[in-house]
Amino acid sequence: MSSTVAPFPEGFLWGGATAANQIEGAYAEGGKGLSIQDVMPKGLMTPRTEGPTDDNLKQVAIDFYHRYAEDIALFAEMGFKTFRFSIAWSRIFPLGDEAEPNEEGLAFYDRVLDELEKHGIEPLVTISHYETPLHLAERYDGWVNRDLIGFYERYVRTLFSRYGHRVTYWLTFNEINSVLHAPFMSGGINTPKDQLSQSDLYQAVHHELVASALATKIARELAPSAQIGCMVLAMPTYPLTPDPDDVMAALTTDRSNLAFGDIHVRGEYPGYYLRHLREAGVELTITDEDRALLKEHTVDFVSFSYYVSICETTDPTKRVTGEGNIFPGVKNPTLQASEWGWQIDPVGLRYVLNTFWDRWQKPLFIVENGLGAKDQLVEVDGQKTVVDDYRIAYLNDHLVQVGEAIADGVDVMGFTPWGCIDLVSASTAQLSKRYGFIYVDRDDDGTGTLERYRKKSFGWYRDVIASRGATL
Ligand code: BGP
Repeated sequence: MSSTVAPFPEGFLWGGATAANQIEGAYAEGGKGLSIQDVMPKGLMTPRTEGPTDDNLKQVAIDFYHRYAEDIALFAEMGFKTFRFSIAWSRIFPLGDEAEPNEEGLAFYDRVLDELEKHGIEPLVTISHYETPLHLAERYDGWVNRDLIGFYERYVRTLFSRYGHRVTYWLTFNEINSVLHAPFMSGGINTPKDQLSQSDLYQAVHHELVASALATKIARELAPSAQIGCMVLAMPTYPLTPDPDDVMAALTTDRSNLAFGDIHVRGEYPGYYLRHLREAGVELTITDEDRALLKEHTVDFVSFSYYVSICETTDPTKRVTGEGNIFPGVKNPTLQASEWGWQIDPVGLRYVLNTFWDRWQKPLFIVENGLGAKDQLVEVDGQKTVVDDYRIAYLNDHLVQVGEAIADGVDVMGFTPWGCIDLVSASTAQLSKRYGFIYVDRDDDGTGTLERYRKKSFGWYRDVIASRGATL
């Protein structure tokens, strides 16, 4: 493998990404309340359970809650400059609507930040990553209810007051556009999807957008050096054919995702989005104060996850439903797919970086990308490892395209591949869909020692970081 990409910029934030509910475990320790993830034992496609059940792998996950020091040391060994993790809202406010935070929860993240500081790793914190406190879902119907803005505000004030002096990079909501597709997981909306009106759904999105702007406002007050980013699921949409109707259909689908960046960067709803709402019969309550918040508190940077591209066509027989948390679309006949049907498109990443940069002229941060695969633990030279050449190839190809985008003049802040250590998958709720450079010995039935092992990709990524991409 060799490439012609120039060295990545000095200060490029190389690292890895995770989320609390997928790594921490300790679901009922340290005063933590239940989150919606504690009633999602089988993942995204299966209805929630009444209460927590023992078959939920997230109850222990990979036990990061107790092993964070060991894990962060491994990240440091790879040369990470940054580590993306989320704060579990229900560790800080167990119910979500109480007046005072839970000190034990706050102290846990102090310890995580201490450890990162020790290794010179910059924290990248997601404030809300698919883990709304369950009480807010059950009592208020999640983000459908305007009260959630106030609860989120209290949570955010607590975080900025406590950690604002030591955390620069913050993301307000993970994949904020996904609430339209996964209302319970992404928005804590307890009403079943088939009974949820479009007006309630878009109202929930609106509340999250206002809360996101409010977080930026509070950061300016309490943590002036903080950099606030929105986080969207990026999924470029190509026309399936050159038929102009397909080209227009692709633009329309693309805009259903781009709207979220537009609102965060430009501070107002774009005309095409308002038209879509009108035609869908959606009536939103938007106050003057909401409008002012959106307009005055736009983001410093745009972050996104990138896994797949899709196609669009006006021919309805071509539509397929994606597996997992990837939105439905039309398959691209030119691309291969992962074992879960996620189509692999490295050039799409360069395309996204260029279109986002042309559109917003804001620094861009790739905070998720990677290949979920079934790994085989083997012994090489007396060491347990995984020979994950497929993962190396995937990430190598994507990083080459990031290098191309940088050469195109795009301002790219960093790259944090998803699940840098194996974790519980969001869509399947299993461990066998692995993304990591580090293998965690735990299986889908919950058995395993929880020991960590360096995969082949561990050394590959360490070399990429050390050489600033020269080994790609
Ligand atoms: C993103 C989520 C992550 C992560 C990733 C991979 O949408 O932000 O939480 O889970 O997808 O998805 P999965 O775990 O389903 O493979």
